[in-house]
Amino acid sequence: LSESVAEFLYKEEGLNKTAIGNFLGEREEMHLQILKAFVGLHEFSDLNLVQALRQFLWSFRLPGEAQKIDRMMEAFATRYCDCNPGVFQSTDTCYILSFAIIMLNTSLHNPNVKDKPNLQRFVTMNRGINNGEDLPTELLTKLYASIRSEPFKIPEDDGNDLTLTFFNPDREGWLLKMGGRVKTWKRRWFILTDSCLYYFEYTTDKDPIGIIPLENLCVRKLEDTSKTYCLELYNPKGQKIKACKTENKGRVVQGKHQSYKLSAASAEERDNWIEAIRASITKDPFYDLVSLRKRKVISNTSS
Ligand code: 4IP
Repeated sequence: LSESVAEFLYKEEGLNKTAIGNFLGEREEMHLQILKAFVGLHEFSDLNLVQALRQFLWSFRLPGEAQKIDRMMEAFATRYCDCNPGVFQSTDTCYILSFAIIMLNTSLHNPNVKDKPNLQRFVTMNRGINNGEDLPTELLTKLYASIRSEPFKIPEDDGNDLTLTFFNPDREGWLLKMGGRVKTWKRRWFILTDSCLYYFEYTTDKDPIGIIPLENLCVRKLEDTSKTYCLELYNPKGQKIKACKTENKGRVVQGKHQSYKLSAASAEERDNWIEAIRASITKDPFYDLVSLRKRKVISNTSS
């Protein structure tokens, strides 16, 4: 039965690929069997990992839920290793490298990501993942070049493309910021990175005036009478926001904001900031999945 359901999902034209992804990602035994059969219909022999991923990611839409993604990528890695014995020392290696490739795809092709990793960085990122050993540079070079020349093609849908978002919501630009005690608008250069919002007086400043950790905060659109295209960072528990700032005399003090009101230059910029901040607040669902296995395969050296 699993085989015929899998075959139907794989071959039938015109099915909704989001629905396929959600269905295949379910936890029940029956779904796991179907997932296995579905992945088994893919022929990965003699394909490199990027070619195999291209085929796989085209056959359904990766669901948004971390546990589902985990199960599907696990099934993918197992199948890839079965088709290509000897390429990786373990399924975990294949799994980790697959995520590294999806992340590379995001960094290289999402225009919001300014910092594009070069080949060297990609190689360094994947040190030791082959059970403590490095993968051949030649292989990593080939995979890198393939992604750089052509992004993953993902089935069209109304939702957003997981291979282009979630990983790196970094963003920078000018925003107006309302003062905490004195309610004046100041033009500040904002940088969003590592789930923190930094603001500076000039783009070239080395030290920020203020740092706002985004953990536990929310962001929303704000209709403000004094400025257009506003957004607001607030604490859903209503408490004062934990942040720090540098005073004129260089002393670092706690921020005094109940909420941060910001104003962008256009509706589009406001929406992009909101989206990027939201992505940054939402914990990267892949981070835990991958880091666990990474620790495991890297520590395999000593065993
Ligand atoms: C200041 O108003 C500025 O808006 C500060 O912004 C702001 O600090 C102050 O809030 C506010 O009183 P004036 O310059 O008109 O006095 P910036 O530091 O960007 O110059 P924040 O905390 O927003 O950085 P308080 O609450 O910190 O005083």
